Amino acid sequence: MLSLNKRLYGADIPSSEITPEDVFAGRKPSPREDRRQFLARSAAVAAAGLTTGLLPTFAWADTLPTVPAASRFVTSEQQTPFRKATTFNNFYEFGTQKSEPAEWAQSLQTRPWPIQITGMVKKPQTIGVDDLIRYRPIESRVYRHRCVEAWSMVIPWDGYSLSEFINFCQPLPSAKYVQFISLVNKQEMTHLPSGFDWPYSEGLRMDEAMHPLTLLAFGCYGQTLPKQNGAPVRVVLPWKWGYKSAKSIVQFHFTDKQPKTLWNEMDPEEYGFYSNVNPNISHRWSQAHERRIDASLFDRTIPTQMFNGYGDQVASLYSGMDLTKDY
Ligand SMILES: Nc1nc2c(c(=O)[nH]1)N[C@H]1C(S)=C(S)[C@@H](COP(=O)(O)O)O[C@H]1N2
Ligand SMILES: [Mo]
Repeated sequence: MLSLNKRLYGADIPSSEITPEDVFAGRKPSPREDRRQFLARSAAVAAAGLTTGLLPTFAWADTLPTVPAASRFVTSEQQTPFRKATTFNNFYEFGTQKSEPAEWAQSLQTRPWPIQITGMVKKPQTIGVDDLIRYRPIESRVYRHRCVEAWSMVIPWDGYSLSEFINFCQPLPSAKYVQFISLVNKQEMTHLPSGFDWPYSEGLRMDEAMHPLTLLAFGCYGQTLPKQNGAPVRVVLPWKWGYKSAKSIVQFHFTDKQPKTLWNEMDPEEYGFYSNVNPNISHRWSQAHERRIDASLFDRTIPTQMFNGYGDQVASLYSGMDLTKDY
């Protein structure tokens, strides 16, 4: 664990081992090129004893335009320490124990990272993640994160509204939903557990996806996303159970039908499509309270709020729906 932390937090990585971020110019590499790059990068990773790619990366403000976030996107609650948020993770592709992704996700290769835009859009296309990152200025938003397992965190994310990207995608009027599909790759996911219908997928109704609170995140704590947190790009839906916030996305698919989501398909009774945080609907355990990871012992257990406290911003999306049935 000690050496892992050293690697993670980088104190003694010589700069010669730090590879600059690949610049992927937004074109889809040919399968051969892709494979060649993959092999080259794999060799580099092996040679560096897995330190390459663990880099504590650049601070956004040094390299990219940033803008301040609106105050409704920032909570002043005590933030979860970086160390906790990056060593206590759910990223099942890299192990189902909380401590595993911090170690096993380091084999994830985040460049090149082509992203497919498919389905009901004016023009299906593939773009590179660096083009996406540079598309709009980066904001730092501080959101509560409530996992269905009844723990919560407060995390500063770096990104911009998903609506900006969706406008870029030009969905057709017939598109009613967007599906997020995460990477699945057995070469990099050497601990990929069986019994799950990979790839991980999630989805939103289009009005939820276009809501200004819905974030497309490339970083957290002012730096590029650590791999275990879903590098190089994920979504963040602070009013929904944490599993809606899909990590390491490789495809955005626009459709007129409610898309498949991994957890909903696994157990539709327990994990509804909407999955809004709701203290009144129990799972196999009560959802009335949550444990704020790393808060002081005295205020660790706090009441869970409807929509995770974002009701004033999002409740109107669900007017007319019976949330006890359509959960
Ligand atoms: N691809 C993928 N995305 C995922 C998950 C996962 O296992 N795979 N876990 C989800 C769950 S249950 C939670 S609580 C959050 C955790 O995000 P964090 O580790 O950055 O806190 O990611 C979500 N996104
Ligand atoms: Mo979760």
